[in-house]
Amino acid sequence: MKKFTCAADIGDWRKAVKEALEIKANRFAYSELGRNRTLMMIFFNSSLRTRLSTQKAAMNLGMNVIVLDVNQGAWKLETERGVIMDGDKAEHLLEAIPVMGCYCDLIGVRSFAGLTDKNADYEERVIEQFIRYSGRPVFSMEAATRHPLQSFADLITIEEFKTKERPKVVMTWAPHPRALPQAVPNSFAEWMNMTDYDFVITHPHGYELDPSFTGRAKIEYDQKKAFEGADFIYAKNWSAYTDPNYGKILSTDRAWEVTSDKMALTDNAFFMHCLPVRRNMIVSDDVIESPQSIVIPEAANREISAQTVIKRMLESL
Ligand code: AN0
Ligand code: CP
Repeated sequence: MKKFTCAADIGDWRKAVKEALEIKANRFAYSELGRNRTLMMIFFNSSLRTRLSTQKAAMNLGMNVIVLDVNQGAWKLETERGVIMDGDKAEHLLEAIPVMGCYCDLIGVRSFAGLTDKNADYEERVIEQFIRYSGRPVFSMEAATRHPLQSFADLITIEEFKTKERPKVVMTWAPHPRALPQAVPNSFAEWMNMTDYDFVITHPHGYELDPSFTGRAKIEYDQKKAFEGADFIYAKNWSAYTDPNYGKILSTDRAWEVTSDKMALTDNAFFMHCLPVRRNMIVSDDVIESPQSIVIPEAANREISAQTVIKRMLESL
């Protein structure tokens, strides 16, 4: 595997989940594979899970790991070509990327959408430059439009917890005080669309996602109707995608919060969220603390999705 930025990069999803579950059962089986290899993790944005789980995954494979928080201690980076660099940015990404590539074998990048320029975000300018100029295999640790390590972990989690061959999976928008990217919901939809699950998305009017991600999903504007008979509720906030509201908050209506009375409409569904989650905005305390909440096993599977991807990349070096 030379890059991992989207669902297609994983290939056959059933094979990938099988490999992931084998790794989970014996996570030190390949501890020689990464000996004398270095992973460089580059963060343009904050992280708790991705940082810890990806580093742990690399260590399970015997790798050395370097972590760089670009905005803390490194030179401020210019990302656009043609800019006269007379401002506060001391270095250009076009030098920084190949330099970073000199010191490692694999690169993981986290770079969120700016949410002001839709084209720049949807062209994935930052991670695409890493792929082009680093000379190393690159994987996404959440880029502008996708979060594939999260979606892979979500898929592994659903496969572990499902009690029906074709579960009903419902992704619901929920309120949040800050504008968030569409990366997590886009990516979750892209991965769910690879499966044969019954997949439903529910959100207020105006929060339609890019149809190239939502694909075959059923869009249901009535949240309660969407929840009926669900086996998994996947909550997430996102900002508007459609013009002229790209990147904007259109609603903070707490009527969309996931609460126990709505969970009662489901078929005893499991509750999922990628975390970090704002309690009593996105989900009530009692739902996230209930036995049906699987947010912690979901987060634990981030180590497994990362290890599967890094293992495949090491095997292709
Ligand atoms: C980020 C997002 O919504 O993309 C990261 C989620 C994994 N969330 C926040 O910034 C709160
Ligand atoms: N779910 C997730 O990616 O969390 P972090 O932002 O903490 O890495």
